[in-house]
Amino acid sequence: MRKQALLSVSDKVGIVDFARGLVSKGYHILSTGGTAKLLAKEGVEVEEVADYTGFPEMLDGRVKTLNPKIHAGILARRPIPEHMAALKEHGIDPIDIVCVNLYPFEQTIARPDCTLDLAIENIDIGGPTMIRAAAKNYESVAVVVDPADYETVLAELDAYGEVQAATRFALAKKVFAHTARYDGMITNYLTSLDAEDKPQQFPAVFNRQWEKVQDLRYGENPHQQGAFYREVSVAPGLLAGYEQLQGKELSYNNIADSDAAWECVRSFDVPACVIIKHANPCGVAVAATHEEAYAKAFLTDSKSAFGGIIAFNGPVTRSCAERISHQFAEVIIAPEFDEGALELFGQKKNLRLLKIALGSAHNDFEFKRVGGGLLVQTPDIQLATEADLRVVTKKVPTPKQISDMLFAWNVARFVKSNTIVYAKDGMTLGVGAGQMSRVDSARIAAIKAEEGGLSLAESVAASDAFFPFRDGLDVVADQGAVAVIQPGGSIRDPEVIAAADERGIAMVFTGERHFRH
Ligand code: 93A
Repeated sequence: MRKQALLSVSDKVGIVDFARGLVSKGYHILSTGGTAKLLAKEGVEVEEVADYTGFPEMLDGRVKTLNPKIHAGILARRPIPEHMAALKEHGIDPIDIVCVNLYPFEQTIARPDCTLDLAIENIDIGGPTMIRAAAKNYESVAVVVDPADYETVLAELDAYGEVQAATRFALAKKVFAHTARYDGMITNYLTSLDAEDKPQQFPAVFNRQWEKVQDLRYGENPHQQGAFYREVSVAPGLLAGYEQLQGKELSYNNIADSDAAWECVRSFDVPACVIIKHANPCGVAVAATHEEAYAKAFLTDSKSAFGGIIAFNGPVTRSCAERISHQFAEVIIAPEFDEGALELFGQKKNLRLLKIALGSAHNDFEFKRVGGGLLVQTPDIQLATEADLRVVTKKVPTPKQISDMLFAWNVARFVKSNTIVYAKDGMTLGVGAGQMSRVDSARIAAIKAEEGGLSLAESVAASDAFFPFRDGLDVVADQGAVAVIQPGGSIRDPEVIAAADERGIAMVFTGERHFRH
């Protein structure tokens, strides 16, 4: 019985060489219109599916391979004599290799001129049917959906005369992941259209596909299990080009904190350093160099920085590494480390170094599990600029105070609510995080500054949400802050503005709050 391979691909990269390889190993090639034409043009011997089935491609190509001669050839179980007898009775040859990639639905809907009709025509029906059939019958059929696998298949045919069982099983798993994702994209696209086929403001978030990056030793606590997944085909933020250069395996909390550190540090467009503890920044600074930024960030709360996660938005040099070496850190993150830095860090075997490319996109949505459901929101990436600030007090902030306020405001986005951040000269002086009362956050931030030996005189303060009463503002004024940045919007704004005027400080409203839970 002749060996047969069916080749039907939209993405024709590598298909000619793959087909040549199969022919050289004695395979008879069956192919659909476009693929057959290309193979014939390149001198590969090929039979059109239409000629083999005796049925022409019809309905503008909607029906090409949907025929029992194809599907019985794929699905027949070779070890079952009745199956093989049935094939023989109907003049059907078994198909041993199925190589298909699907209509480019994803690329089609990404086109700005894509209409619903065009999208619908790019929903592949025959392709998924063949690859699902082949994957179901993986005990006898090898199915290839990824051009990256052509080489493996040819190499195994070379070495063993057939594709190995383990490879066939792996290829079959790939198929169902592939078709699940394909159908997921179709679902997302169609459910995102409103009654007039216009995209809705908040598209559907179903059927996202995740693949495991690694199992983790445990979750947030040792009695919990944990794992780390990446979203298939989308890898923004932490996972864009993420590479661990050395150190112990990342833990659940390491990954969560590294993400917080990275998102914060990459939000600055000047050299910056962020030190994170338990998902909150305990020191953030900007400076002319990353080394200087680290020195400043460390000063804010050197006690909490112990065992922290340190992130930079630029290269780490040896001299910067020398400075960091004085403290115990869990993870250090940067887009680049020079050789001297790598050599020095190399002496600390357990220290985890993560190299991450700058400038990737942000997550499109954030998810949070709640009992029996899921909360979904777009990420908080909107940030006020100087033009958005509205001065509400008699006192007008100086340019330097404005620049410190914008710095503190950006940092406040990355601190759990309620948040108060004191800052001066491009560094945090005290960070108050995660308190149920804003007044307490203001007090705690001041304690941090005091413990660090940092004066709050002439500082600025940022509050992630409005002051509901004047008491929080009084605390920051008592501590020595001379300018305050906050969203405004409280019914008691007049009381709070009057308090600022009374205390002789400047205050600006951004109009936008940055809760973070
Ligand atoms: O229109 S289909 O859903 N109907 C089919 O019967 C069918 N058979 C294969 N699309 C079908 N295909 C797809 O055609 C394959 O999945 C592949 O993407 C494409 C290859 O077509 P051609 O060889 O003509 O370029």
